[in-house]
Amino acid sequence: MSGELSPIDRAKFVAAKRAVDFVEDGMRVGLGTGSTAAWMVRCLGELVRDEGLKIRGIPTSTRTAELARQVGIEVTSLDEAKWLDLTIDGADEFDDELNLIKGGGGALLQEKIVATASDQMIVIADVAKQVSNLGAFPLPVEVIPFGWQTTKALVEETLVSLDVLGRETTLRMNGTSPFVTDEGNYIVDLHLNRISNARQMALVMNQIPGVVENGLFIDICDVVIIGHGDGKVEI
Ligand code: ABF
Repeated sequence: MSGELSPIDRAKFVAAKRAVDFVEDGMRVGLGTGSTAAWMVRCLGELVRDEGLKIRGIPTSTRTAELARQVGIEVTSLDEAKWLDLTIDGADEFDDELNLIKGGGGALLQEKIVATASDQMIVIADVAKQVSNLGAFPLPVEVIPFGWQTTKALVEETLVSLDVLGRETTLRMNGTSPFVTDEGNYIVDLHLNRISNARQMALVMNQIPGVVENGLFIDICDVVIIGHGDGKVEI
C-alpha cells in the first residue's frame, strides 16, 4: 500500500500505521479527515479485509465516509454509535501540552464533536506539525453564512483584546466562491502568528454570535504519534 513514498508521505504513513495498533475488535472508531487520516483509514481497511477486524467507523467528513466505505469499513453515524472508544485524526499543529490547531481541511466541527465523544483521541502527524507555540498555522473559525461579514468584524474586534501577534482574517474560498463546510457553514481563517493563551482564545471565539466552532482543540487529545520522513515513529 505504501509503495515508494516521499519523506512527508512516509512520515504520515508510519504514524497512521502505528495508530491502528490501538484499534481492537468491536471498537467504535472515529475516523479523522485529511491526508494523514486517509492513510489511517486505508490501514484500517486492510486490517478489516485481511485480518477480519470488526469495527464500526464514525467518519468526520463526507470524504472520509466515502473512503471508509471504499476500503470496506462499516460506517455508522455518531447518533447510532452514541459514544466512541477511540478517534484517530490528523492535525495542523500540536504543542507540548497536546493542544491542537485543526480545521485546515475544513472538517473541524465534526472532528471536534467526534473527538469529544470518544474515550481517547490519538493524533497522527508528521514532525513538521510540532510547534512550541500554536498559531503560525491560521486558526480556522467556522461561522454560519447568515451575517458572516458582521461575524468576521466581531472576530477582528475581539482579537484586539487578546494577546496575538497578527490580526488579519480571511474568508476561506473555493475558487471564486466561499468554501462551504459539510454543515453548510463558512470558514474564517485567523492569521495570528502566535497564540499565547490558546485556552482563552478558544473560549472567547465561541462566545461570538455567528461563530459555530473554532479549530483549537484544548485538552481533547490524549496521545500524539509523530512520524518522521525516515520511517521513525515517536509517541
Ligand atoms: C484534519 O486534516 C484537520 O483537522 C487538519 O486540518 C488536517 C490535517 O491534514 P493533513 O493530514 O493532510 O496534513 O485532520
